[in-house]
Amino acid sequence: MNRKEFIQTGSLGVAALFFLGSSSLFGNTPHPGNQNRENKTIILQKDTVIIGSGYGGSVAALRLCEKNIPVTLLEMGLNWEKSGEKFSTMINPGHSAAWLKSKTIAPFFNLFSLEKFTGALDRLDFEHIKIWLGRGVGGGSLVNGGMAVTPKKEYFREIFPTLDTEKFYSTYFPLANKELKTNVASEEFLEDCDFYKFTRVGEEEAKKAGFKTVCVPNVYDFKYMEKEYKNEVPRSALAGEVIYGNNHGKNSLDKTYLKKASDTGNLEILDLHQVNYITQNPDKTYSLDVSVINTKGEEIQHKIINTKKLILSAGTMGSNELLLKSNAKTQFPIDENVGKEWGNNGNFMTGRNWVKAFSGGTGFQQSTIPVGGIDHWEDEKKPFFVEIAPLPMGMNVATSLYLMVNKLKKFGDVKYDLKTDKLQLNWNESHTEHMKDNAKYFLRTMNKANGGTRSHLLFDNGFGADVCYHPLGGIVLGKATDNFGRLNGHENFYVVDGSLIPGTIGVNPFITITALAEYCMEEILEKDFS
Ligand code: FAE
Repeated sequence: MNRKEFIQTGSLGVAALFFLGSSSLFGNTPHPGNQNRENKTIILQKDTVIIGSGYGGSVAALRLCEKNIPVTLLEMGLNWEKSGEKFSTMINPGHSAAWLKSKTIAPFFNLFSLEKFTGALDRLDFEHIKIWLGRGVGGGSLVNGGMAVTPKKEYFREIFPTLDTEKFYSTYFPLANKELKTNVASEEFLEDCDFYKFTRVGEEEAKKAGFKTVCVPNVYDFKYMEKEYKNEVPRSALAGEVIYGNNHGKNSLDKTYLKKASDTGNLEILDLHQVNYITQNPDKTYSLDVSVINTKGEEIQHKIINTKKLILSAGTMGSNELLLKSNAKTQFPIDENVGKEWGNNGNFMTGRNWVKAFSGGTGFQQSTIPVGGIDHWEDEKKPFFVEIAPLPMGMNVATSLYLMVNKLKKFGDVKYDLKTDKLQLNWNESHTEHMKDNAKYFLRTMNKANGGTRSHLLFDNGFGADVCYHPLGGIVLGKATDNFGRLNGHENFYVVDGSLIPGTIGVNPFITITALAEYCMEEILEKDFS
């Protein structure tokens, strides 16, 4: 492939503190997770609160803090840096491997038992789809593959017809890439490095099958990786670290936006603070019911946090849940569009075996950081983008793993069931049928040109229709909110995260989420915080 052919940026106050009995504010309403709450409730007053420390929450925090606005950031996951805990590798999973589960929750080969701990990776299981999420200060940036992909301009325009596309490509996407420290690996390194044989093989086979390959930027520091390769620094990507967190190398949000926000002195981060639901008070302020938990997930303190301004950035699933649940529990007013236009960003996993099996396969060692993609987006009949994904099993598996991103044919929607206290997702095989057709076509074409077979042992006979890393939508910009994330029907309530994107963006989404957050916060700061 021509390595110059990158997917381009542009082209393609604490005021008062009281101690009360827990029943004093909400009568005898039992807490969802703790019917016998004996501990005291703390009531806190804050001016501005953000819920969730992923991409949306981190951008909001920095832009508020640098304007000297004190911010309290509530995050249900752990502050890993502060905790002294280490992230674990994929083949030796430890504390970080799963959010309060007794077994690993990777997309396959979950053979490992775990001690329950507030780990960095979570999985929500619905009937037809499993959704993976990051938990901890930094949200999804702690566990994701770091692929920093700017969407195709025309697709962005199609998805967001009311936004100024040109301004996004001249201002907000470049800003997002700069702040997130997006970079690309050097051609020489990729040609030379044993750990990228899986990418070289993946590209060579794709090209032979007539597909166009592209080099994908990442927020992992490739200069650091080059030093890892030379054994000059501790290894991370080259030591099997990624979905359970990276101890080095990756510019996750705690090292970029959140670090800058903290350096202003205006940011208070409260980790292990899980918001249960939100109430709107008669004076239009908000009260948050919050459980402070320990690393076993047990509530150790109950807080009511009152605030004038609230930014909801709990990620697509978290934000949908909080709005729908609060509406069901406290009659919190929400727009009828909340929960609609949800999608999996066309995620579909598949794999091929016996890839170059007789000439060295995909390599014994693999970097966990993907750098290659297959761009088939312009095809009229079968448009898709494919991430050539690593499979770092510590042995030569001669298997290529692919995460496909497809278009959506129809949206799903999210509801909340008060009786079971659970989210419900209207999403089934009819939503992913055309993605499976695309996967079949892709595998057929690759196998015809190169040999190899579908990886029947992976997923469901080689097809992972239920694997979702990119949940999007439900609180869509311009539908459930105004054109800047202000929740309809509210004056001081903002939604800033992946839920603003209507179900699909055609590539891995965090660059778009960051750019949208920058755009929303610019307006919100100017008009609502002046
Ligand atoms: P997100 O990053 O999910 O942050 C939300 C935060 O809110 C989390 O820290 C939650 O713990 C917290 N939270 C939720 N509910 C509550 C509550 N009730 N109280 C307090 N805190 C709460 O949201 N995307 C890419 O672009 N490139 C990739 O290479 C890539 N790889 C991925 C690999 C994996 C394994 C996974 C799981 C995702 C991947 N993604 C990737 C997706 C990306 O990480 C995701 O779209 C963003 O993290 C979403 O950003 P948000 O700001 O919406």
